[in-house]
Amino acid sequence: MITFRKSALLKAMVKIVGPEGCLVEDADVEPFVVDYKGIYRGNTPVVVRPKTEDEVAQVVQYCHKHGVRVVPQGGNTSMVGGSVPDASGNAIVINLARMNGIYEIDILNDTITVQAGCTLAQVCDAATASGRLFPLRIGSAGSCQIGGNLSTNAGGTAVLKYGNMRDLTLGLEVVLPDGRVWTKLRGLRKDNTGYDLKQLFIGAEGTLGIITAAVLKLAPMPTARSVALVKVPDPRSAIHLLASAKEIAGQAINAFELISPDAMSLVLEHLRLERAPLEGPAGWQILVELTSGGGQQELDEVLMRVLETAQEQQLVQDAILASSNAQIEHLWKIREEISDAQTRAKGSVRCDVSVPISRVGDFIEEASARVLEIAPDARMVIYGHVGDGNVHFNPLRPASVDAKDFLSKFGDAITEAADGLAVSMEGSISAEHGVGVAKRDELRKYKSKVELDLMRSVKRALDPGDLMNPGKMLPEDTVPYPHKIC
Ligand code: FAD
Ligand code: 2HG
Ligand code: ZN
Repeated sequence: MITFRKSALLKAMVKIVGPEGCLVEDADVEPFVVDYKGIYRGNTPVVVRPKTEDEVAQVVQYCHKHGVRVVPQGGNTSMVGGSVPDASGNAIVINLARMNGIYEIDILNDTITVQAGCTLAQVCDAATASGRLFPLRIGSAGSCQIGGNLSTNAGGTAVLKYGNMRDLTLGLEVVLPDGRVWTKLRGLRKDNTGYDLKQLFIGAEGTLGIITAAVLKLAPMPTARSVALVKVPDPRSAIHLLASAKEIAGQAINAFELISPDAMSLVLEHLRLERAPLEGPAGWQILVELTSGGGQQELDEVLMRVLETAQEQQLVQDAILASSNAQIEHLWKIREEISDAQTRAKGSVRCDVSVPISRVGDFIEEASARVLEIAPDARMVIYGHVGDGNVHFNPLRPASVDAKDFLSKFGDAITEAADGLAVSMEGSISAEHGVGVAKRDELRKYKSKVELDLMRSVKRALDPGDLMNPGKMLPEDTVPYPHKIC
């Protein structure tokens, strides 16, 4: 019976997308059923790789008619296991990598219209080639896709100036769970004709439909960029430095990234760098970046003023100002590689929390104290976009302790301590990575019944058959999770 259904499904998929658009062999399917961090493994009868929105619609129509579940997938860089199927083998994966066309760049409207399978790097490059900036900046840019960025409402290191993916989106095209296509590929900044439906699909993690194309905002390309790495006495001082920098540099502040001493030593080991950019004990550090449309020298002077003022206020202990593009890239590489350093080190508890910016210092101090009571030898890998109140609070096993042992012994308690504290400070347990499966059951605890009811109502209205990314985000499903492999 199952064999028959599977063969009918495969036949139908091949008919729609051609044999080259269907992966069925175990070795071919493998990269699409294991998540980026290697934590979740699922099964699927087929990975379907359509080339057009019409093919996506036909595939989804078939699935709707036959009750086949669907996991939409972009670059599979999800940090929360959102992009892989569960262990049942009852869902197909629709991967959008072959839908990577740039439809249009409208310079006068400052927009770019793209297929959802374009990688973020591809869109940034296309914008740059037209003298414009697409300002979403995240470490996975070479692999993650616009559809994934939209579906997770991705953030990253330039949210302070440009906002997250939601703020950068003007129009969408979506294949709905019944296979109909909702097209609103318009580049309008103003349109008050009822519910802003695109907002439903942004951040929906593929649970309400498949995004196939988008109209995104472009920004002027900055002509000057000044970057400094600054040692501060503690995270609280960092937040005072941010406030002072805002007063002096205003809109020029592009990024304001915190790096804890343990995060710095981990990434230096990972990159095999013998020397840290700043001499002496690592201390807490801030990577600050200003950009502007003016001259380089003027911007450097603004950053110098920020640092001098902070020094007078004893908010800064040491600093280096990057003096070349190579130095800027080097400092950013150190920041962006922290995540992969952790993934390779194995045995991190990842808490992607946000709190009001004013409470970042309190959060880090209190959460660290709680974690060190639970696991006294944990390495306190803490970093992130504190300019947005977003802390990657990721305690790591001590080098001598096995990753699995550390996670099974302390994982839940650390998560509860950090997430519970964030929520008690009016914060969120997922600032930018989404819910997926990793955070799904926690929602039950931290969202009100009214909020969960509203979310379920939206899901039921758009996807009554629960076909789209089943088992993800909403805590009411009973579908088995992707099998946890470590
Ligand atoms: P996937 O992982 O494939 O999917 C993510 C979710 O979106 C899944 O639920 C999936 O079902 C859904 N989805 C994907 N495509 C579609 C579509 N076309 N239609 C509907 N649903 C879809 N995130 C940040 O926010 N900020 C960061 O700074 C950041 N840095 C990162 C650094 C590294 C090294 C890595 C590995 C990840 C990082 N991430 C970051 C997380 C991740 O890259 C982002 O969440 C990214 O937006 C996911 O894109 P993706 O194409 O890989 O999506
Ligand atoms: C980053 O800011 C990413 O580097 C990844 O959001 C964070 O790995 C993480 O926890
Ligand atoms: Zn981040």
